[in-house]
Amino acid sequence: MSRLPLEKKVLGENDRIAARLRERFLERQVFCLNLISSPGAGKTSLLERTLERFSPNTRVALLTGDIQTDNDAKRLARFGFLVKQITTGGTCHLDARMIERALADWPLESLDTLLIENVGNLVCPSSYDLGEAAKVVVLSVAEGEDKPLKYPAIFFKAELLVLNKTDLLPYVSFDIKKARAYALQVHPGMEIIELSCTTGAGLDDWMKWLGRRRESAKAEKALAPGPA
Ligand SMILES: Nc1nc2c(ncn2[C@@H]2O[C@H](COP(=O)(O)OP(=O)(O)OP(=O)(O)O)[C@@H](O)[C@H]2O)c(=O)[nH]1
Ligand SMILES: [Mg+2]
Repeated sequence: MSRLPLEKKVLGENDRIAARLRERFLERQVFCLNLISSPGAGKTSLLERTLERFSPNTRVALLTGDIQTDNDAKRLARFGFLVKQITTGGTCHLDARMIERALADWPLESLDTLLIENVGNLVCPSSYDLGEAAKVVVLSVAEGEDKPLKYPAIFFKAELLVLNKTDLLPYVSFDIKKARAYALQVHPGMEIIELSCTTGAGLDDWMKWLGRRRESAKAEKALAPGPA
């Protein structure tokens, strides 16, 4: 089989499983986010800062993907919420089947929110739907402001751009105005939050976005047509 039909088949199968997951998330009122960035942009750091702001009775669970190690799961488990590492063993993205398997022994009805940290990669994860309500792309100011133009797929598909590591702006030549303009060129109307996981600047905006987006996901469920 040539490469194109095989790729189509793999993505078609992934879409079917993702649709099944999305239906389950909607049914059980689980708000699911898929965090994507290049390696080291700060996905785990953003999740750490988020979890420390949640009250202990928040019904949140996390799946974190990496090619090797369970380092990120260990970092996130310190906050006392359900955490599972998905180690792909070489695959450069999470796919819907991995998510389905990881959720098999978790009672979805006991959750409100599922946060997925994808494998560090700005390209492949953008092709794989995981059944999430929204994708969030994290770009750090150490990576260059042209990334939205060079890797447009993920900036087009993500609802929110988190510009992280703003504390480093005095030390790197990153034109934040250009970064914003490039992101908006690829994805007109895209929401953008500037923050620093190190200083905490901008984290309130992120937490407000999270709360707002969760509420709008609930409203989508309320508007969804019921069984005939
Ligand atoms: N200066 C600064 N460093 C940060 C910030 N956020 C994260 N870092 C550092 O950046 C490095 C990578 O952060 P991680 O949170 O592990 O990044 P990641 O995206 O989860 O990385 P992968 O899972 O490997 O893709 C760590 O050393 C963090 O301490 C920030 O806002 N400012
Ligand atoms: Mg990480």
